Amino acid sequence: MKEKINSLLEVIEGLTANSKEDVENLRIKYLSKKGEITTLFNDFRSVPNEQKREIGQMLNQLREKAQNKINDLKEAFNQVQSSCDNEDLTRPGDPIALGTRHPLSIVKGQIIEIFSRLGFTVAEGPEVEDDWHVFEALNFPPEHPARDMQDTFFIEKMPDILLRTHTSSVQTRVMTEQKPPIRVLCPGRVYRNEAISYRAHCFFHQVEGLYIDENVSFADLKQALLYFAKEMFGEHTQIRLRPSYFPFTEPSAEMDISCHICGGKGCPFCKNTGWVEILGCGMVDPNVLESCGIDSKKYTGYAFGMGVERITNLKYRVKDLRMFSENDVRFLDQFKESF
Ligand code: 2NM
Repeated sequence: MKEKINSLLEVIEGLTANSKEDVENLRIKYLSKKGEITTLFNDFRSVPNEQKREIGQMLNQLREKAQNKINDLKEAFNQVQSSCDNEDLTRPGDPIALGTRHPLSIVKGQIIEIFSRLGFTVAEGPEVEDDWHVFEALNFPPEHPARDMQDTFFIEKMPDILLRTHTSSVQTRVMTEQKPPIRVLCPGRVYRNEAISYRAHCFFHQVEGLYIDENVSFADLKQALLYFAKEMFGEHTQIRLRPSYFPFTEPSAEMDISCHICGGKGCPFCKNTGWVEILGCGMVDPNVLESCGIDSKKYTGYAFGMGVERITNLKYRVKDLRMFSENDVRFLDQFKESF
């Protein structure tokens, strides 16, 4: 008897129905005069007296559970019924609001796509790094201002651990782990200890590129960057390289593109110069190659780095950098058509 009750309990708990008729059939099967549960109640008479109390309680519980279950099933169909009564089932569905890709993701994707046509692949690495990968291996002298607390976020009580200030640290890892030829792009978030304003944030995004092989020249760098500029900003785009300084490259340069707003004639956007700066680049310093275990007599390389926010601003003219990290859907929704 006990086993029968327990197995019925399990069956009752798992009951489902596809229609109101199903529910009624279940009620007849279990709870009607000849139903299985009612039959058990009839058999109760033959239960020995000393078990009557326990088995009686179990039976009552079983009947209550079954009644509740059947009421629940019935109720579910009543609700479906009533909500269908006054609805037009032929009306078009509500459109599902699609999300948008973040403008920085769109532009980062475009940069990667353009360089992938030149054979670059993507590498990623940790945002929390050690001094060696971010500075030491990249020829930053010990007294370089970037190593100052003012510019770099250090992890508390761990002077050697910090938030990367450029994604070159990933390239340090690639150079120490792989043999040339190396042709890699490193996109990612970087951190700098700056006062936040419409034009600066304490984090931003970079894509850096690195190409190392035998006989890689500055001319190769210039050609790759010209191709990138034309693909990104249009066929008419011109580039100009100005000498500059970075610890990890020698020679180093900053690249401008002809102002795509005035076409180079001069406007407020380019401050009447006709040019706007978009990236930094140079030939990888032999010291960097040697630090990473690459023979600088056999191999040369070029590298470049750009801010994704900067490129995005040039393309979409976002006035306040903070918009990129506020997640205001009124801002983000405007990029719906962009991919
Ligand atoms: C820049 C400008 C110039 C750069 C250098 C390296 C490495 F790892 F090869 F040394 N990666 N990226 C580099 C060079 C980055 O960003 C403005």
